[in-house]
Amino acid sequence: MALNELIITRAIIDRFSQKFLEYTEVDTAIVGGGPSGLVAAYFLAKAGKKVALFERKLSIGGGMWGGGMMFNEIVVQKEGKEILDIFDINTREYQPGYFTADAVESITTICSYATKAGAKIFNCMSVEDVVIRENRVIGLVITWSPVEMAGLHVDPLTIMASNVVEATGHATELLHVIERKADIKLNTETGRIMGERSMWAEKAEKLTIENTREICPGVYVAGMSANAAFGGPRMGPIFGGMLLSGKKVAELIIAKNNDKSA
Ligand code: 48H
Repeated sequence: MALNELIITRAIIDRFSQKFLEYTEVDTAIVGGGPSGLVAAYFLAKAGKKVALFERKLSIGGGMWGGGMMFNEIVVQKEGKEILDIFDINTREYQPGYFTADAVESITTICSYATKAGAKIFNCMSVEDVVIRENRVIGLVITWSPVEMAGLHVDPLTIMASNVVEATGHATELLHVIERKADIKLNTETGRIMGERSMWAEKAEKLTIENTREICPGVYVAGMSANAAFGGPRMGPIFGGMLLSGKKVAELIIAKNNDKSA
């Protein structure tokens, strides 16, 4: 059979358009495809939720690809290893309580599980704003990352979401937009973003999980952004907190939605 370029082109445009249209309205929109966002996507999709994840870069994985200082191994504690076990990712004990995993195997496998569970990942798309009604975030304003990078004056599009997960990492980009543009008080001590503190792995890993919560109506913080929002320290290249935070945020959203339908 001779291959036809026109059919190839039409197949891509057709299929992508269908997928994109279908995901203009979702249960949960996740901003950021690092470890916390991807783990959240998996658990939400597995629970039957309609999930779209938007990632600015061409590749998913955020800060996990590079392990620590580009040595592409990650460290997890026992609780973190239990999450890697769910994804059938190989781990090796280094010293009691410290496990290592290959960073590339970890991120590709989590992504594979998330997409096979039904989460749709839209890469090369940046979230630049939110839609707010009655003090609640109800949608995201998105654009192509290359448009953003080239500084082109192109108006964005909008997708609607019952829940939004802010998983943009250290930068807490989405929260900064909310803080700057909306009169919404955040659920932090100061009502504003408190900012990330210096390295303290032990404390940071615990706080990441504690700080994973709804920070303003409709928006949940997960991963590094949860710590930055609530003034927690950074933890360096130990990733258990990120994985556990992704799982926790999914559980919070599932529990809240079940409450509503009860
Ligand atoms: C679309 C966006 C936008 C946007 C950003 O940084 P990440 O890996 O995030 P986490 O929180 O899942 O994991 C953090 C971890 O990687 C880390 O940095 C650790 C543990 N550091 C410890 C330390 O001490 O340094 O991923 C966030 C993703 C990235 O891929 C961004 O490209 C993406 O979010 N992103 N995507 N629209 N506006 N902003």
